[in-house]
Amino acid sequence: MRRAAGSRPDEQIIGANIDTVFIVVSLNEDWNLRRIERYLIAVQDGGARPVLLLTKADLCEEPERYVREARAIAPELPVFPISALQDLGRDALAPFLVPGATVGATGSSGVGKSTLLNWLAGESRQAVQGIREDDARGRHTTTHRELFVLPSGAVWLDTPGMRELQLWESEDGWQATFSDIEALAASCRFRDCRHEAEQGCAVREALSGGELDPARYANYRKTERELARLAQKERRAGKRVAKEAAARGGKPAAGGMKQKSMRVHEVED
Ligand SMILES: Nc1nc2c(ncn2[C@@H]2O[C@H](COP(=O)(O)OP(=O)(O)OP(=O)(O)O)[C@@H](O)[C@H]2O)c(=O)[nH]1
Ligand SMILES: [Mg+2]
Ligand SMILES: [Zn+2]
Repeated sequence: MRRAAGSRPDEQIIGANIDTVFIVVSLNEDWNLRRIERYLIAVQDGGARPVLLLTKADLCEEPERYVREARAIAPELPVFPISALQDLGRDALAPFLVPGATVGATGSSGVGKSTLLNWLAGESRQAVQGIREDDARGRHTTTHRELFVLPSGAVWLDTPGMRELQLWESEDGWQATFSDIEALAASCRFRDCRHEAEQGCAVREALSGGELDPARYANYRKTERELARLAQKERRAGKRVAKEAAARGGKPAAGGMKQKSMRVHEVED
């Protein structure tokens, strides 16, 4: 069984002194606004300026529809449909790639982060890989973070496709993963049982009777705490985004802010 759902994400600085982080989402994968929100939170949390790139526009009938949807959740977020294949969107990226700027690309495996680098560099700097035809998921072609200098003079950080968002996305699915514990909890005497010192706690009973593995239960509690923490963060970031947008009268953020870092959560696979 996959342990990622229960392992504890360690915060890690993936790129120091990043000005702009391109959140890369491809237009041929499952469109998921919540995933974009979460990337947005991670980037803003680290203090970098987020820019959303919708890649593989050549594979999409109506890229503008997705641009509109993304703008609706984050009015101040710059959003650009691009296609490395059709050389579409290069001009939109130029203002972010000025000499001395440090930028990074983040997003799921297979969305085209390394392809983007090669396209902007005008030559093959990083290996890219085909996607599986069945599910459009990437294969984690890039395995380590690496810096490249672009012809424009900007420094580009290429990163491996992130796995941590699989944990975040499993928010709805995690209870299914621990359905045995959920079932036990349902038969605790008290509805709001914390499974600590309550009378008639079915979970404690199962633990002491050996029917429930303590390690599995510890995983369950860790995941529960982590998701609660992320939900809180999401609420805080949501408020901040709304406040900032209101302060600017809904106008895009002024460019040129010097940013610090991008913090992400990584879990073991
Ligand atoms: N049609 C089309 N395919 C693209 C485009 N950009 C990238 N691809 C394809 O998407 C696949 C994955 O691209 P990569 O650049 O390796 O993706 P990645 O995000 O770097 O993936 P990881 O390194 O695994 O995180 C490759 O087969 C690319 O050829 C595009 O604009 N149009
Ligand atoms: Mg790559
Ligand atoms: Zn209980």
